[in-house]
Order: sequence, then structure tokens, then C-alpha cells
Amino acid sequence: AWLKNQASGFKGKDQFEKEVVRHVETTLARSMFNCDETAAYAATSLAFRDRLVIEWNRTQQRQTFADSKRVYYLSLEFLMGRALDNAMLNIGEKEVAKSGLSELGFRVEDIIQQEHDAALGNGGLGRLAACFLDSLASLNFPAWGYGLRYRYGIFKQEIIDGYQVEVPDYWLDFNPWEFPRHDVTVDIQFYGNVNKTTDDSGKVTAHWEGGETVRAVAYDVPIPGYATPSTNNLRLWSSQAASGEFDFQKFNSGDYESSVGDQQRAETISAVLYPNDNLDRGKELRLKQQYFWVAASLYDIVRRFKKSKRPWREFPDQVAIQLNDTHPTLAIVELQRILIDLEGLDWDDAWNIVQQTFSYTNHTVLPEALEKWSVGLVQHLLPRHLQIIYDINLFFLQMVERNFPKDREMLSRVSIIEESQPKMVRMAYLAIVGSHKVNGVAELHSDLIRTTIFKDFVTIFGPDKFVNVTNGITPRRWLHQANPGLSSLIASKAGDPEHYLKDLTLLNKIELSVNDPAFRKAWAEVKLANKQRLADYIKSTTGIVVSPKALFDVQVKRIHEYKRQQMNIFGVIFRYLKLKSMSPEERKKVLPRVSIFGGKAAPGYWMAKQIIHLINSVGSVVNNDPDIGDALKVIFLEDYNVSKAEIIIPASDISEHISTAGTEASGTSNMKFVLNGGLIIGTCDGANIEITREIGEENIFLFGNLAEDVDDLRHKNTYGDHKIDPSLDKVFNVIQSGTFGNAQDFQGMVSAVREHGDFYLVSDDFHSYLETQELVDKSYADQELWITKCITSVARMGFFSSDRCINEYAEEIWNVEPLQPDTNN
Ligand code: 26M
Repeated sequence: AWLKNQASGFKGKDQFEKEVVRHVETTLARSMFNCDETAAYAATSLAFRDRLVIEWNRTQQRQTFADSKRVYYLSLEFLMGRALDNAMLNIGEKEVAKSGLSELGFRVEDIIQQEHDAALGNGGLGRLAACFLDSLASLNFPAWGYGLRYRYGIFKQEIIDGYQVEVPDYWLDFNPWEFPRHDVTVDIQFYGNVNKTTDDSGKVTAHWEGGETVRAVAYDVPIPGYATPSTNNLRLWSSQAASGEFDFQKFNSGDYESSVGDQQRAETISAVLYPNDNLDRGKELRLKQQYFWVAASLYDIVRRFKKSKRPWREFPDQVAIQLNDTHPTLAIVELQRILIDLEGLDWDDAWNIVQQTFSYTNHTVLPEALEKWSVGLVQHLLPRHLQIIYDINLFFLQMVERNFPKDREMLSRVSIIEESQPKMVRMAYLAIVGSHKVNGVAELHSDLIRTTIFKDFVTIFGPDKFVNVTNGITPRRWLHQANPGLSSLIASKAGDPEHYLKDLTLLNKIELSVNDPAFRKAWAEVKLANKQRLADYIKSTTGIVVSPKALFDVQVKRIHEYKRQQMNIFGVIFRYLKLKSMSPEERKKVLPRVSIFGGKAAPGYWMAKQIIHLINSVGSVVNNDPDIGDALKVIFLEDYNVSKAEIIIPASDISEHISTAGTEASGTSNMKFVLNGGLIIGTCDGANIEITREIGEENIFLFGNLAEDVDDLRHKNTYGDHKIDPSLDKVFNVIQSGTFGNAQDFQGMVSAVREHGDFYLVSDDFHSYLETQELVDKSYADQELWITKCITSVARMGFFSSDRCINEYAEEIWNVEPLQPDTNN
């Protein structure tokens, strides 16, 4: 309750209770006698929301008054999860809520669980944006997030007969965390054509005319910082028909249907989140979403800047815009258009401002994920923008030609326009050319983009433009909120949560207690309790009973071939065969294991769906085999999301981060698992490498080929003689014998390895994967050593706080300073 003396804190539990009762009786118009958990959740949220609003307004006023530089984080995804628990903890009033609710007859945990996740994201990229908002507010940076208010977030996953089924996620029924701003709207233009006029001085101006207009309406979400009054804003745009567009003519003449049709077409823009992760499909509606969101956000940013009456050249001193992947790259073109077409600046002056304003984060090297839009589509939807893209490209290529006159090949390699059939706009190249900094998200990944996909651009712009900022996670949600038991145990050594959660390097203090028997015992108890909590959850959702004494082995993330869930399930099958070949006596001696999977497949990703089906089929065979009993259980947890991650991650003993080396840009769940006292088995990929450097290689189970060897191995697999690992071959033969159902159903996964060159090197890494899993079993048997590894690892994880990460962005990319709140008011 550090906010006690702030106007925004509750004055004790009595006031909190009064507020809850008031909301039940007035806002919800119900009687307290008929207040169920849903109503109690609603009223509690409204009571907390009232508290947030006070500091939110103050923070915005403070920022307006200070008029210092702001950060704008543009992301098509914000995977926020639940807000109530986070609000309680961040403003330090969870205890008040707990005792207040208990007097009203509720348990705070039950009330928190009533909330529907805000799931406006796919996976890592969207969750990273959410962690960044938490850190920006907690560190008092003046910062706004801008995104889309999808009516449907990521689909809900159901598993029916072992197959994934997608159910729409309509989440807006009751959302107390958003504030509609019907007075903050921007009309966005699409299609039409461009006319040029020349004035008396000979200056040519382009005019984008005609087409259709869709209205963007702002919805604001308060983002409270932890243990600070600072409360930032996340602005999400919703699309609706612009008043002039809704066809009253049709409506009046009785043609209601097509009049309503126009309205629906407008609303379609913000209707659904595209459920692809690391795959670009080039759909027109997706491009419409991108421009709609980018144009509305820039209009808003420019409007705010103009109020300060500063000259345009000061724009980059006031505004830093971070592009979360290439999805918002059109913002570069849009700002250039505003400056030259609407504000009358010269091209060069405008372009300088643009470049100093933007910076771009790359999250992937996978070629199928790098966005390209066909020139024809851009021309049709955004005719003026295509002209500007061509001009940007022309001036850029002229510069390249001047500086590298001998390298003719270079021009076609780096052109923003790919001269293919049809021609394509390469969005990553546009983002690089229009930004002053480009960053990767872990050291290996940043090295890879510098030496492979963006190599020419390093030559052209010099090495300083390309930097690394290793990802981070917010310890508020991913330790304190998800794992209160561990957080308070840590606090007993590292100091108040309010302290150590804001300077995560203080975790190193627990290393002094690594040999303290009482501390170690408490540590083991916390882990066991978290495993029991997950076992209960597994029982209630799947009916399967698992022992919390077993080794919990977890792989939860989006399903993708490069993440290699298939290797994991092949390994599980190998373990099953080995158990089957043992005598009952031998079997009793093995360490029981629970293999836990979770994750969604993109609806059109056939191979990913096959992987889910195999996991479930293996589960139904293994879990019902009387020979096996507790020695092995295979669980697929349905609908993995942020709130489920908060239960699963603290319960893990070992988690799998086993992507083909060089493919996973960073990974962020690897950090969450280690921070929660689990060890990891992983490849030398993404942030696993830096985790190893921080915690020590004796505390991690690394295996597999290195990124530098991947190209050669792939070449050998395709052109040389491709020998399958014998253990894997055995597994394949069992799958093909029909042990897990119709072999035909899994043929794609088998032939990808056997016949199609094994692009993800499953066979190449399988032997060392199995060996390393054996080492995991042996290590776990020595519980004393295991606990030492866990405590030591957690102690050394301070580096991976998203606060460190945001401070690096602020210093090296944005050049912004925190704005300290006045805490004496
Ligand atoms: C692209 C085009 C059309 C529709 C959707 C997309 C798209 C959506 C999400 C493409 C990629 C998307 O996300 C990629 C992602 O989540 N990347 C992950 O980013 C994390 C944060 O940096 C990293 O930790 C992960 O390694 C990386 O896979």
C-alpha cells in the first residue's frame, strides 16, 4: 500500500468495500444479495479502475506540462492477459482487496479468475509489447502504446478427438479497462487517385482524392506502473463507418441491407486479429488494418506535436516511434506524406525528420515471415503512398550508386522494390531505410541479421545503425503475480518486493543463502505447491491424475516446425518404447515424468495441426497403458494463453526451448521459466545463449548443432546421403505400425524428416537430445544438486528484466528520459 497517502489509494478495506457495494448497487444496478462472482469481479474492477483514473489523468497532465520527448510504441499486438490482479499489485492494494472481498464473502483468487484474458496477440511479439508497457510505466517514461482494438482476439483452442478446433474469442462483452473516446476520431482514406498541381513558383503538390473513408475511434486503456503513480496510456483504434459513408440514401429508400453492409465493411477492419505467427500471407484486409492503425496513430501524434507550436525540425526531439516488426512500416511513408503533401516541407527536410523519428525492431530471420506487399495492391489501396515509396527507393538507390559505383549487383539486391512477377515492396528494407536504428532481440539474432538478411545494409549505412537489445520480461507479472510463494521467499533475502522487483539484479542476494537448509527447504516446498496447483488444474481440465512428485517437463509456445515440438513428442515416444521394454521391477525404479505441451497452431498450418494431433494421440495411448502407470504421462493443455502461462510456468522442473539453431530470434518464455526456478533444456539459439552466460553452463542443459553448421547440414540432408538417426528411425517405424492411430495421419511429419531433407534438423539433433534428456533424469535424481542449480540460476537472472531492456532502448535508440512523478501531492 505504498500509495496510501496518494489520493488514488483506498483508505483501507472499509472504503474499498463501500466502493464495491456502490458499484454493485448503482453501476451494475444489482442488490448485494444477488451479487455472484461475476458481479463481484465487475464491481471490484470498477473500484480499481476509479483509482487508476486519478493517477492516469495526473500523469497525462504532467507529461503535457513537461512537454518532454515521448515514446510511441506501435504494435499490431498487445498480449496483455488479465488486468485486475496486475492493477491490484501495481498500485499496492491487493491486501486491501483480499480482506475487503473476504468480508463480502469472496476469495480474491476466485474473483481474479472471472476476468477474460485480453488476448490481442499471437505469441512472443505481442507479449513482449505488453511487458514493455509495464516497464515503461514502472520506470516513469512518458510513453504511449498504439494498437488495434480487435473485436475478436486470438481464437480459443479446443481439442476435440485429438484435433485442434478454433472457436472465436469475443472478449468485449464487459471490459471495464477501456474508455471509449467518441470525441477522439480520425477519418482514414483508402483507394482514390492522385492529382498534382503546380503553383506560381513552380512547386508541385500531390493531392490524394476520392476513395472511401473509414472512421477510427480511440479506446484508451490505463497502464499502471509498479510502485509509482505513473499511469501511461494504451490507445487502441476501432473502425466504424464515417458519418458521410453510411449510406442514408439507401437507408431512406428502404435498402436497409446494403446500407448496413457499408457499415459492416467499415467495422470489418478492426474485427479480427490475424492468427498467424511468423508467416506472412499478403491479404488485402491485413494491409488495410495496417494503414488504418498507422494513419490514425500518426494523425494523433502529429496533432499533439502541433499543439506545442514548435518548428517541424524539432519533431524528433519530441517524438520517438518504435516499429514493432515491419507491421507498422507504412508509418514511415505516411509521415513523409504528411510533411511534404500537407505541411509543405521539402523532401530532404521531411526525410531527415522521418529517419530521426523512427526505429525498427526485427523479430525473425525466417524468410516466410518477412513481409512483402505486391506493388499492385499498394497502388490500388494507397496510390499516393506507392509514389512516395518509389521516390524513397529512387533516392536511396542513387545514394547507394554514388557510394558503391562498382557494385551493380548491389542495387537490385537492396532495392525496396523486388523485381519479381508480380513486383513486391520489401517492408523490412523500407523500415531500415526510414529508421535511424534497427535492432535484433538477442545477441545471436542481432549478429545473424547483420551478417545475413541485412548484410548489404550494414555495408551501406555502417555498423552503428544495427544494434542489439536483448529481450526482457516484466518480473511483476512473471514472478510476483504468477508465483507469489517464490516472490515472498525471495523477498526474505533480497528485500521488499517494491525494491527488488524494480532492480532485479538484487536477486543475486539469494545466492548467499544457497546452502541455507531452511531456505532450501522452503524453496522445495514452494515448487511442490506450484506443481500441486498445476496437477489440480490438469485433473480438472483433462481428468488425468499426475503426481506432483514426478519431473514436470514443459513445452508451451505457438506450434511451429522450427520450434520442434515434433522432436519433443518423438523423444516421448522413444521413452515410452524404452519403458515398455523394461521389466515391471526395472520400471518401478525409473524417475516418473510428466510431459506437458500447450500451444496454438495457426488455423491454416497443416503440419502444426498434425503435431498437435500426434501429441494427443500419444497421450491417449500412453496415459491408458496399464504397464506405464505414473512412469510417464503426456498432457496437452488446451488453449494456452497468458493466464494459463501464469499457472504452468511456476510449476515446471524443466522446460524445452529446442528450436533449430539460428531460427528462434530470442524466446522470452525461456527467461520466465528460469526466473521461476525451473531449469531448461535447449539449443544454442536466441536468448538461451545469454541465459547460459548469466547463470553458468553448469546450470543449463544445452545440446544440438550450432547455427554456423546449419547451412552445411541442410545441404548434406538434401544432396548427400541422408542417414536417419537409428533411434528416430525406430520411433518412425512404431508410428507407421499404427500404434498411435492411423499412420497416414502422421505421414507428413515423418516424411518431412525422411524424404524432404529434414529442414529443421530433427534427425541431426535427435541423438544429442536423447542423451541430454537422460542427463536431465540423472541430475533430477540428485535433488540437492538440482535445487542448488535452481537457486543459483534465479539469483543470476536479473539481466532479463524488461526494465533493463527498456532502459537500453531509451538510451541507445530513443534518447528519452523518465519524467519523475511528484510524490508529495
Ligand atoms: C505477419 C503477417 C501477417 C499476419 C501475421 C504476421 C505475424 C504476426 C506475428 C508475424 C509474426 C508475428 O510474431 C512473430 C513473433 O512472435 N516473433 C517472436 O518475437 C519474440 C519477441 O521478440 C521473440 O522472442 C521470438 O523469438 C520470436 O519468434
